Amino acid sequence: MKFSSIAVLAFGASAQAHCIFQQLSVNSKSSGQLVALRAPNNNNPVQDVTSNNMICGQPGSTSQTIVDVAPGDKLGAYWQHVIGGAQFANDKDNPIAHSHKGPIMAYLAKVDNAATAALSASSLKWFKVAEDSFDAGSKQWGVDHMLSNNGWSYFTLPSCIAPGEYLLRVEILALHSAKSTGAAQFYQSCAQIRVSGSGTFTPSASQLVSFPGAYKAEDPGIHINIYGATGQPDMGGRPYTAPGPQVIQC
Ligand SMILES: [Cu+2]
Repeated sequence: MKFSSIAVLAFGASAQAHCIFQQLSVNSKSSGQLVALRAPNNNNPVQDVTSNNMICGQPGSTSQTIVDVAPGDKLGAYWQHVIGGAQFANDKDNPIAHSHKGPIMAYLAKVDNAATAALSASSLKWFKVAEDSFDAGSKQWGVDHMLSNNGWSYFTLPSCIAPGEYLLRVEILALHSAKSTGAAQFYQSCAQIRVSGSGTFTPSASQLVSFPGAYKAEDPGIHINIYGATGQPDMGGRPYTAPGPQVIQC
């Protein structure tokens, strides 16, 4: 009886231990809380890969700001447990519960106006510009790197990205429960950016995907048991391949 009530409490706590991408940084300078972001206003994950919320999360905040970036800039996504930061003092699940292992991925979609572009599967075509997946040597996931960076996940905007406005979709895929179909947890927001410079990259058809559509519930990177024989989230020594297309190369 006692054991089961503790188990229920622990499960209840972990079910809330989610996170939200809520600040963008450019070369380590934050643009500000929710500035230029389309972020969900609660931290519940998306679990239905066919949902429109796979684009930028559940409808939440909007912004008129578009952040100027240049190819080669170091971009950062700041993740916190709830909007504004920790849920309460000494929140050990901030920025995210440590159980929530998985990759972090970044996609771009070219748009005419990043502040007003509609979030639709038919109009937005995404290509993957970065991925921090799983390193079998160190047994570290993208989420582990974000935790060691106090909530920031970083990547470099590829040097060939063509000028113009884009939505930048950054996603955590938490795989702690993913051995059950439909139990992988997707956390994503979008940032509105304007790329300068003279890059000439044009994605090929095979590099472009839609959300929803890019992922299937049974994709091997989504319906997966990440635990090895010792119960650690180490893939049991196997490699891990994140879902979606390959990261573009300049
Ligand atoms: Cu969660």
